[in-house]
Formats: sequence, C-alpha cells, structure tokens
Amino acid sequence: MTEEQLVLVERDGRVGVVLMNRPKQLNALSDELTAAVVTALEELDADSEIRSIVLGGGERAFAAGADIQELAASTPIALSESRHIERWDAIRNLRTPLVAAVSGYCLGGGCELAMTCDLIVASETARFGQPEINLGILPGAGGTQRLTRAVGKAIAMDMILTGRLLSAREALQHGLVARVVAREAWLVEAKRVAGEIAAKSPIGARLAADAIDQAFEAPLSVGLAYERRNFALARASEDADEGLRAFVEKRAPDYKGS
Ligand code: DAK
Repeated sequence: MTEEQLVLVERDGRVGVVLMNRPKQLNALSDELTAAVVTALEELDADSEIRSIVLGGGERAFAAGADIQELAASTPIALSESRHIERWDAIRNLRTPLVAAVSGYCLGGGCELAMTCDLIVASETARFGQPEINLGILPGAGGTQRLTRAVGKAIAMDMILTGRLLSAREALQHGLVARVVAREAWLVEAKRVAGEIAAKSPIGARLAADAIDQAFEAPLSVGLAYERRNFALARASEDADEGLRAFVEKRAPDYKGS
C-alpha cells in the first residue's frame, strides 16, 4: 500500500488535515503508517500557508495502538534501527498547532499519539486506554508520563495497571480531552477548532502552546520566566502590532505570521 493511501491529506484554507487510513486494522500504527503520518505532518508543518493541523483516524478508531504483529516480531535493536522511535519524537517536535480528532478506539500508541497533539476533540463514541498491560508490556511512547500529567496518578494507575478504558465523558471529566461532541460531529468540530486557531496569530499561538508545554517540564518559577520571554517575543512581532491596533480600530485583525 502506498503512503498516499495509508494517510489521506487535505488542505482546507489554512487548516491541514491528516487522516490515518488503515481501517481494517483499526489504524494499528505499523512502522509504515507511522512513517506516512510523520511525513504528512512534517510537510504541512513546513508549509507557511498552513496554520493548524487536524490529525484524525476513522469513525471506528483513531488508532488501536502500535501494530501488535510487528511488535511481536520486533526486538529493541530492530526498533531503534528502523528509526521507529525517532518517528515518535518527530511528531512531538512539530511547530504547527495540532488538534487530534478522536472517534472510536484510541488505545495504546494511539492514545499516546493523541496526547502528543496540543488538544483532543473527541466523539462521544471515543474510548481511551493504555491496555499494554494485557500484552505483558507497558506504554512505550509517553503514556506513563503524559497520561499521568493529564488525568492524575489515581486514574493513570487504574488505566495502566488494569487496562481499563475511559469513555469520552470520563476523559473530559478527567482533563484528557478538551471537548466531546456528537458522534457525527467529531471531524467537523475538530476542523472548526483548528480553523479558529488558524485565524489567530501563528506566532502568538505557537509561543503560547510552547509556554503551556513548559508547565509539564519546568518548576513554576522557570515556567513563569519562560512565559515572560515568550510574551516579549510575541510582543515584538508585527502580528502583535496588528492585533492590538485592530482592537483599538474596532476591526478584525489580519495576521501575516511575521
Ligand atoms: N495491532 C494489530 N492489529 C490490530 C490491532 C493492533 N493494535 N488492533 C486491532 N487490530 C486488528 C485485529 O487483529 C483485527 O484484524 P483481523 O483479525 O480482522 O485481521 C482487526 O484489527 C479488527 O479488530 P478486532 O476484530 O479485534 O475488533 P473488535 O471490535 O473485536 O475489538 C479492539 C477492537 C480495539 C478492542 C481490539 O482489536 C483490541 O483489543 N486491539 C488491541 C488494542 C491494544 O492492545 N493496543 C495496544 C497495543 S501495544 C513504542 C511506541 C509505541 C508503543 C510501544 C513502544 N516505542 C516508541 C518504543 C505502543 C504499543 C501499543 O500500542
């Protein structure tokens, strides 16, 4: 199967959309699919016309995890030689705001992939979980860290040690997802949210997301200093001049991303 078929890519104005398309295997993240996702995301990330990206799957599954057949056949050496781990790191390093659009199963590596995004919009059908324990392994792409930071120790322990799945409503209640929408609206709403982000100053949005991420990396005093630095950087942009002037002149801002 070619890369074009494994992921469906579209551009809708300033919003890029990448949909994983391996429906028979519930978008199990084979090495090939992961590579195709990274390639598509990096291409959109490099395109200055694109100001936000939606990453989604299908209605039945965002992704049901890493490909278990590949995992069963792999060794740690083979994984690093195949650049599999680097690919996961590449997704984390994207600069364009990334909205995960989740419908159906979002498990294991799929849940880790969604958590790598800046925010998650979920269908009421979504099910989130880190069921690796059922396979005799544990999360390997950030699950123990990002899930714990998102939902807290009690729920993370429960999910990771028992394999329990969270419903979309539970995921919302515990802070894993930003919005839950009706079954038929998952992609439309994710695109709408991405469109809202795309209408803001790209510099402001990027520096804001970057500062929020620091809340999980640094102590408060360091995070606050980081925020102040990003604020000063954003204020130095032409977009900030435009946004502030547009408010005073009672008109909509026109951001250039400079
Ligand atoms: N891998 C491969 N195939 C999968 C799959 C998976 N993760 N999940 C589903 N499939 C396949 C099934 O084998 C089946 O294929 P056929 O038999 O039709 O050929 C097809 O998708 C449909 O699945 P089911 O027949 O099972 O459908 P059901 O509705 O009955 O059940 C299910 C849906 C999602 C509950 C079930 O399929 C399931 O439990 N799937 C496995 C979920 C899971 O355990 N996920 C965690 C995988 S481990 C790392 C990076 C990442 C990872 C580790 C390290 N590094 C960078 C170091 C990640 C690890 C994981 O994600």
